[in-house]
Order: sequence, then structure tokens, then C-alpha cells
Amino acid sequence: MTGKPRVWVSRPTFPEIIARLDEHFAVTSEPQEVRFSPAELAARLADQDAAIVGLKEHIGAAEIAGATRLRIVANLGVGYDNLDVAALTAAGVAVSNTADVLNESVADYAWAMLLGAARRIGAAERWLRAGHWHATEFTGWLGMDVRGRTLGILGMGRIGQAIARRAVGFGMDVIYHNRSPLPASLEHACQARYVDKPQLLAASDFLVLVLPLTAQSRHAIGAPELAQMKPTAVLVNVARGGIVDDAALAAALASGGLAAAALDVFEREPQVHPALLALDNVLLSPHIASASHATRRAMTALAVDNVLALFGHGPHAGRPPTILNPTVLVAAGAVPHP
Ligand code: 8YV
Repeated sequence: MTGKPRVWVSRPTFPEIIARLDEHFAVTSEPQEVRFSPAELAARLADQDAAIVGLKEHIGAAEIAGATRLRIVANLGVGYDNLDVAALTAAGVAVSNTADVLNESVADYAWAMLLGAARRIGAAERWLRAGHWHATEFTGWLGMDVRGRTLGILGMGRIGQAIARRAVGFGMDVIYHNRSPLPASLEHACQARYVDKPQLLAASDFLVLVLPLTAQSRHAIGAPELAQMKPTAVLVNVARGGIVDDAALAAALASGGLAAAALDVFEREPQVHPALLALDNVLLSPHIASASHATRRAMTALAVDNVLALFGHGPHAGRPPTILNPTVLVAAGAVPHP
């Protein structure tokens, strides 16, 4: 095939940013959000040289089997549990994510959810809109204070650290658990202390989940873990559905085992467990933690930069800035061994 290499963009994004590809590529952008079947994905990818995809595109060996020209899959997200990186690497396909550009927006949003759940903002707004506000009850709508409480963070990557830094303003004691402790300088910057997972569960007044979804982290918070938490605690998940067992969480929230939760992500998105929908002590949102004007644009620009760079264009030519499997570059002779 002659002509420009082809890029498929699986969802509507920001046309003026995608247009940066036009000089070097023939670009096809999907005009609306579609949930593609594996066969449809395989058909879309078959004649592409690059793809910019979102979290609903699950891509592994089967989806790229016929995509012999494909050189990069650029994910519009820092999490990449939708991509089988091992299979893509084995096929010589580069994979990139949108690390770092969304840290601060997601940290802001985690705090919005934490405060919203603590002060029952979602339920109070529903009640007001339903026309129930006839008198201001002095003892009504009581919520929890955050000042001086213990903030627990499970997963202390750069988003977890950004969440911890904000806790200083709330005078909180910050503890965290991670695969390994942070270097002392980072712990100091975050004013955070490493604890083991049982200690984290037992001591947190507010527990925020910011870890990636992997085979090991699936149901990291299930019935046994929820039983170790304080009945007064609040759970916040801005990471991935599947880290929490949604049915077990709903049971804990309904029985008084846990005071409240705030969830931006769910096991079967876009479906939400009906038992969660029936509860007033859980604040729910449709996976929007990174959805600020600036950050969604920055994520799109970073995906574009990765594609341009892989094909030798732009300021990062030859070195896609957030590539997850750089060995494919070495294998393809694109960059010398480090
Ligand atoms: C999504 C996210 O990418 O970055 C991630 O891992 O979960 C989000 O930023 C975003 O919701 C687009 O689907």
C-alpha cells in the first residue's frame, strides 16, 4: 500500500489536536462513542499503522492478528488494563499511555469525591431537587469532618502522591500502602507513612484507591478487607472498577459495615451494580476523574505525540514519550540500546 500511513482514532476527541497528525498520516476518527465487538475491533485495526484508543477498546492477540501494519497503540488513559501489553509486544507493536498529564486533575477529583461523600452532598442535592426542603433542620444532614482524621492511600504512584500532598491543608495523618515504600525524600514531601495493608485498612478514616487493575489487584477490596475497616470509614475509588468487589461493598454499605463510599469506576462499566444505585450513602460518578478541559486535551496531545514520535516526527522523534514497552523500539532498530 502506498501513501501516508494510517491512524485510527476510536472515539471522538479534540479535532484540532488530532489534526496535528494530518501532515504525516491519513486519519480516520470515529464520530461517536461505540462499544466495538472484538471482531469489529479486529476489522478496524486490520489496515492501520497506528491506533489511538480508549479504555473500552480491549486489544490483545486476537484483535491484532490481521493487523500486520500496526506499529503503535496509544491509549487515552494512564491505566492500560484494556491492552494485553505482552501480546502487543510479542507482535512488535508499541504501546503508550497518558502518564502524568492527568495526575493533578485526578487528585482534585478524588478530593471532591472524598468531601462529597463525607458531607453527603449527592444525597442532599437529590433530596433538595425532589422538593423535600421545607425547613432547615439543625440536626439534619450531619456528615463527617475530615480535619485531623487519617487518610489512607492504597497505591502510592504519582496520583496517590498528589492526593497526599493535598491532605496537608486538611491537617490529616497520611498513611499508605504500596508494593514498595517510597524513597524517604518522597515520603517527606508527601508527609506520608508506609504501613502494611491490614494496618491501612484498620486505621483509615478515609481510604482512597489509586492502584492499577491487575490480576493481583482484582478484588483487593472485597468482603474480608471491608470487614477490617472502621464502620465509620469512607472508601473512595478513582482507580478502576474490579479493584473493589461492588456486591460486597454494597452489602457493607447497607449493613453499616462501612459509613459511605464514593465511586468513579465500576466493575461492569457503564453498568452500575443495582445494589449500589439503591443506596444513599454512596456518591457515584461516570468515570470522569480526569475529565477537565485541560487534562482531556493534554491526554489527547500526548497520544498524538506518541504516534508522531514512533514514526520519527515531532519533538520526540524516535522516542515516544510515554511508551510502555520500549523493547519494541530496540527490536525495530529505532533507537540504540540504552
Ligand atoms: C480515562 C482513566 O482514560 O487514565 C485513566 O486510566 O481511567 C481515565 O483518565 C478516561 O476516563 C477516558 O476514558
